[in-house]
Amino acid sequence: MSNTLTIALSKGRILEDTLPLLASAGIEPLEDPGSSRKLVLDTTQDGVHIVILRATDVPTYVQYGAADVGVAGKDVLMEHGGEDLYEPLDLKIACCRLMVAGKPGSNHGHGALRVATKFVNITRRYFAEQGRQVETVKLYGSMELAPLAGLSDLIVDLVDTGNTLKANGLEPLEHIADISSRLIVNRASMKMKHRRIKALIDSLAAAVEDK
Ligand code: PRT
Ligand code: MG
Repeated sequence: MSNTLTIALSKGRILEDTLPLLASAGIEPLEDPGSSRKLVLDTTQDGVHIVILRATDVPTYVQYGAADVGVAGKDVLMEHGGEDLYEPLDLKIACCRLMVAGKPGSNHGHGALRVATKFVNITRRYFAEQGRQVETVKLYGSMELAPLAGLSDLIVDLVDTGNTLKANGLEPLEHIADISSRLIVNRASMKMKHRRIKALIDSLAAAVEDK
């Protein structure tokens, strides 16, 4: 077990952007993770496996040591809490911004505003720090619909080009955080598999610089 290394990734843009970085580090999956139905993939490096998870599960797997390292969006890490995780490297991929958005001017309503989001922890923290009272509504997707449907005054969501907001008559109102994907490492693994993980961090850091 201690001479193997398990890397947790999530499907979608993080996987697409992480694979070239891993390839520069000499790690390539033996099967196409985009099309394979396998959740554990062998790689070109002996003893190195990639597991494909739901994005929000990546920090949990790494926290409990079911995976030694993982790649997760800073948004997911902030929402998760990130306890017990090392975060040694900013991979500078899947970049976007976490924003408060709504119809123009809708962040200045009277009384408690209702905010729809899948990031309820981040949202509560953000508004509480400012002494603003809000009611949060947990959603699992299509946040942009909530103000249109009258479910909420505001949303907290990720914004890249801003096209999704614009297409739904919304605009970015407040910037909460800049987001990119981070390499995360389990604390015990960092000690017990130090050489292997240090080598991975160094070669990924070099790949990030070369991009
Ligand atoms: O389905 P699940 O919830 O598990 O994950 P997912 O489908 O959201 O995963 P995926 O593959 O989309 O990747 C999610 C991660 O990518 C996030 O955790 C971020 O760290 C990062 N990321 C970077 C983004 C975006 N950019 C992004 N633009 N994740 C989502 N979006 C969405 C946003 O939610 C909104 O709906 O894209 C839309 C906005 O894009 P623009 O360009 O129209 O502004
Ligand atoms: Mg998505």
